[in-house]
Amino acid sequence: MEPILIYGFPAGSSMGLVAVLEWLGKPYRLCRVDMLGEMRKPAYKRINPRVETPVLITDAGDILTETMAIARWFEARDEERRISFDPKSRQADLMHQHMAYINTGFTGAFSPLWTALEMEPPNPTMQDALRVYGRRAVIERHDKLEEMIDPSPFLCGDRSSLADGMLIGVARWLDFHEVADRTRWPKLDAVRRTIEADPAAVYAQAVENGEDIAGSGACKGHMAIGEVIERFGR
Ligand SMILES: N[C@@H](CCC(=O)N[C@@H](CS)C(=O)NCC(=O)O)C(=O)O
Repeated sequence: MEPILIYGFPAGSSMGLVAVLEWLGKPYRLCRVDMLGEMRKPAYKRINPRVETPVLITDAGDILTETMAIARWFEARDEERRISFDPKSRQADLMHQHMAYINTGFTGAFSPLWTALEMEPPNPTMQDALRVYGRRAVIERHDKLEEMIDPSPFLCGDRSSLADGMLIGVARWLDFHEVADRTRWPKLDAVRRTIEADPAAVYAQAVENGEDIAGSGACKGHMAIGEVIERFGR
């Protein structure tokens, strides 16, 4: 069977992994989950007890959670080095360095902003404090990432890689939460512009929007979340 990527909407980080699958070029399927709806129903815990996306159902039908673990699964199958580099190369080291940073401090900096946005029942005092703290953290993490990268259309190497895919799924939250103008970080902005214009990312964004557009052909269709839970859930 083809692996199935369960991606979340709205604005899930998993959108970047859809772009990665397009670059990888091997057959895959998608499963769409509403993070504010279906994901919060008890049955979803059979797929991920931590109630998060992304989740990969591997070609053996096993459940794999956590972005870094899913990225490693893709990398191990990237014999043609379309999304990764020779494992012993400097480029591979840097790619993993960027991926780890994006998946930890960079992504985590947005948590207070999401918490403030989704707080139920509302607590305006706490929400204001979270927003102030979150904005400061997001700006600081952007400053650090800007320092880490060279001026280049890609995060590492001379082509897109897993690191770029992971970046675009998350970096757009800067605009969503209206933290700052993206051009404040010119190197980062240049990478984002390159990747956002890439057909794989355009496809991934359209899929997340629920649009029906043609991609590379590697995606063999969607499966409903209910069916995925029934077939593969624990
Ligand atoms: N450690 C996990 C974190 C994944 C994560 O935070 N996913 C978000 C969406 S991007 C999520 O599912 N949040 C739960 C929610 O929105 O309720 C990973 O790296 O995959």
